[in-house]
Formats: sequence, C-alpha cells, structure tokens
Amino acid sequence: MRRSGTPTNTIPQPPPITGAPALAVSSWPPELRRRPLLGRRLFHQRLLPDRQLLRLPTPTPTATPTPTPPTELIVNGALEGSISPWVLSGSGAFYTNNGNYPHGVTGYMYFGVNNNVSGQVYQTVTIPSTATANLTFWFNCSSSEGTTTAYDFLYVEVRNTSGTSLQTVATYSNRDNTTPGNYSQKSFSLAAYRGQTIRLQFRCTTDFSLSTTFRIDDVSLR
Ligand SMILES: [Ca+2]
Ligand SMILES: [Ca+2]
Repeated sequence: MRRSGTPTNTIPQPPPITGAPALAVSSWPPELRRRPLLGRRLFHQRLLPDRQLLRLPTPTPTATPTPTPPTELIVNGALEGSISPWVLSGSGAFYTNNGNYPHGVTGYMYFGVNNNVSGQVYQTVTIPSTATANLTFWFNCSSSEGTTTAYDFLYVEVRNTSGTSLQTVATYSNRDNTTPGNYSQKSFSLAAYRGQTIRLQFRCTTDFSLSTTFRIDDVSLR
C-alpha cells in the first residue's frame, strides 16, 4: 500500500489550558522548546501549581481486594490437648490425646470398640449466612466383621440445639473396614444450614459380636 503525503515532524500541540496565560513556544528555554508538550505542562505547572486549575486528572487510588480465607467454624477440630468443646456421651464414644492411630498429631475421637454399645460426640456450631459451609473430616474404620453386611455403624448427623435430628449426612459401617490409621478424607456441604446454629454429631452403634472401631480426626467446617 502506498502512503499519501509526506512525513512531517510536526508535534501535536495540546489544547490551551483554561485559566493559564498563553506562552509562545519561542519564549521557552531551549531544553523545553525541543519537547513542546512537556514544556507547556512544566510552564503551566510553574505558573499554576494548582492541579485543579491545570485540569490534570487526580489519580484515584483503587482498593486492592484482599481475599479472606474462609473462617474455620469448628473449635478444636484437630482434637488435640483435650476433647473440649466437643461433648461426648455413651458407652461407645471415646477420646484419646495420645492414641496409636491419629490422623494428625496425637489426639482423635473414636467409637465402637466393644459390642452392644452406642455413643456420640457433638459440637454446637453457628454457620454464618455468608459461609460456604463445607464440612470435611478424616475417617478410619477397622473391624473384625466381614465387609458383606453392615452390623456396626457410625452416623454423621446434623441436629438442632435440642438434639432433634435434622439430617443424617453420612453413614459408615464395618463395610468400610481397612487397616487401623488408614484414614480417608470425607467432604459434605452443610449449606442448607447457613444462618443456623446446629449440632454436628458423630454417633455410633454396634451389635452383639465382632467389634468395630471408627476413628475421626481433623474436623473442619468452613
Ligand atoms: Ca488430631
Ligand atoms: Ca459387630
């Protein structure tokens, strides 16, 4: 393609700035005459340092959003030092701060162990309406039962603050048998309970023979 016209060295001039006296480029110092745009600005700034008079835009600082990590809603989900503030009851629920099969560090809760027992551990938690409400925990089951039929159970439950069951989130049994300490992480949404105060509960029942042990550690709700 052929260009029309001839190249020009003309430097475009900015429009005159209202309120500032016009100054001929020829009256500028030589170092500014070579750069008329900068020169005009410098002269006007010297004469009219007020930025508003110069009509120069004032930079607006933009706030950089800082991502906030989701707040942990479970207290002592790692079960270290003591079981507090979890509430334990029944003949088939236990806590150890120095057990052989933790998922993390040394403390964890465990269930079953003996035949014909039941027991539960719960924590009361208020889920903000803005929370993602994702429940995670680490689970391990070891059992003398076979894996064909479920006889011994661990339920993960949401209850109201009076203890009435609202939902069984998950059910595990001797069919989940693996080696002691071989944990797997489980994940569930409790988004349905945003804006509510609930009990998150682990509850166990065992039958008359062949024992099963369920272990729970590192519980998180965010
Ligand atoms: Ca632990
Ligand atoms: Ca059993």
